[in-house]
Amino acid sequence: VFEACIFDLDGVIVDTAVYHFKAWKRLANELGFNFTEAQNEKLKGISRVKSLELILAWGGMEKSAEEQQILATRKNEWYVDMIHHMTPEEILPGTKELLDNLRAAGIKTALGSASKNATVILEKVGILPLFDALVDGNTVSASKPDPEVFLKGAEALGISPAKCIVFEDAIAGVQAAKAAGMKVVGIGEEDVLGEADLVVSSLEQIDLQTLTNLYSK
Ligand code: B16
Ligand code: MG
Repeated sequence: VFEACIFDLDGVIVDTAVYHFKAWKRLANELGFNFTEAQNEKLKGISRVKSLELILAWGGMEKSAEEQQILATRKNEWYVDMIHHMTPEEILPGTKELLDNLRAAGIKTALGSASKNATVILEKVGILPLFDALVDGNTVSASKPDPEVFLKGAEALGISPAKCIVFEDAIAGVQAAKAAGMKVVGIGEEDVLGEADLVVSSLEQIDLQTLTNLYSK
């Protein structure tokens, strides 16, 4: 059977995309252009620096590497202020139950996120102790769809990649999990995440039996 589950953060465990949106919008507006929710969608799973590059391109603006650093830091300060107010009510439905059930069944859990703020978010929503390993934007050099984040997760848990199941909401993340040789559950729409082994709309639809069936497919 499978021995570990690796979870993406934004879009799977919590919806931090709303806070990213507010902070990026504020930055774009200060720079004199607009930033839409549709554009924000395209930034899911994308690192902070890459997100800024895309936003500047959408706004038709060029900035030096040093200026980009300053802008990314400013956005992050606003974002960090917001996530410091997060509460356990913000955990997406089914997450806590699934993590508890996995632990009770002796299945290891890891986080596999592009965010450099993952630890504080898990702390604020009160589920940090339910993870056996954390791999995030501070540990990883290649972004999804590169499999590095998930391979490092498996390694940190001491479990072979073939025995891991990944939960992801972004197509780049689904591809990263496949490239790591893992089974992957997509959280979202079938037409977007069709490459996943199973697509559901939320972790509420997942129990141990679903995962056992998926793993033996
Ligand atoms: P930070 P995930 C990703 O989280 C977000 O989806 C993405 O929008 C964000 O830019 C990225 O984290 C980096 O976040 O600025 O906090 O380092 O989906 O990989 O958990
Ligand atoms: Mg995500």
